[in-house]
Amino acid sequence: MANVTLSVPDISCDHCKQSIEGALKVVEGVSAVEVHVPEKTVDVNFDESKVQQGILTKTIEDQGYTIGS
Ligand SMILES: [Cu+2]
Repeated sequence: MANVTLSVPDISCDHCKQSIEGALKVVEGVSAVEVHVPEKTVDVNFDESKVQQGILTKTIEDQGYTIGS
């Protein structure tokens, strides 16, 4: 199991939290996701044998957000 914290500077409110968490939770291999609105970060626990980090970032981008550095 892997854990990553992604920076998503566009996160601004609870709607962003719901959108991103909802989209990631249904991705195969993702076991937990939590968006921290004040910090503008997304914590994801995932199974590396089932999903790659690129899929996680693409899922967030598909919701209309840009991944920060
Ligand atoms: Cu928002």
